[in-house]
Amino acid sequence: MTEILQVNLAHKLSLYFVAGTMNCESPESFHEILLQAVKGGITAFQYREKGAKSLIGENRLEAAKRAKEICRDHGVLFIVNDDLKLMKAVDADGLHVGQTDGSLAFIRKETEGKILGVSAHTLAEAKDAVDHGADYIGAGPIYATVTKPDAQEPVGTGIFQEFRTNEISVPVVGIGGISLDNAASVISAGADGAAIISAISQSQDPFKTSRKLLMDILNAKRGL
Ligand code: TZP
Ligand code: MG
Repeated sequence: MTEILQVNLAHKLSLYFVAGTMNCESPESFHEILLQAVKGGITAFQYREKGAKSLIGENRLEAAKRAKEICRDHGVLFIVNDDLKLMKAVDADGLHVGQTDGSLAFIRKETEGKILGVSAHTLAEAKDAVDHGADYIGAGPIYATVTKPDAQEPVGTGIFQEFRTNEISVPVVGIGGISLDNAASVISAGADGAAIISAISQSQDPFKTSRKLLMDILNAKRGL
């Protein structure tokens, strides 16, 4: 990771949109939704092409390349979910992996110079991720979610204080069931950012929703 990114990471993860084509009404609408979200103010994006109806092969690569261009054009961080090859092929800013995506020691070596995010459901998982050099933690699911069928039980917003008081010093973003109704609470509870799939990808107006989410999150960061 470059020094500038290191300094800014907690800020750059404030409003973290996560999506693949299968999270959108149609695969064709994916890039337009991303563009609207970017214009609305998302600060980071994770290309997570995963599960039923997800793209593979050349289609996946092309979709990732276009997504990266949209993000780069607007100064939005571009992270790839769980696909080292794709991360390298599109020269993304980083990679995000879960607990079952392979050896963290290997992944950290392969992502040298890039941002590495790791999902954690417990303090032990977060500590292990940090010990292996994770640059940020995705904690969750915070609330119940219908987007990830194999998601574990919601952990609630208490996890942010638990991490903070137990030496997790890298940025922590919450994920799972976060929307306009609760994004500010996630930040007030101690998260550096909110990672969101459906509240943006399924929104009637991704631009407006992202804009409102960003305002709520920034205000919550300022303690307003
Ligand atoms: N990891 C934990 S919950 C989740 C992921 C990928 C899904 C989040 O989706 P949504 O729609 O924002 O609840
Ligand atoms: Mg994964």
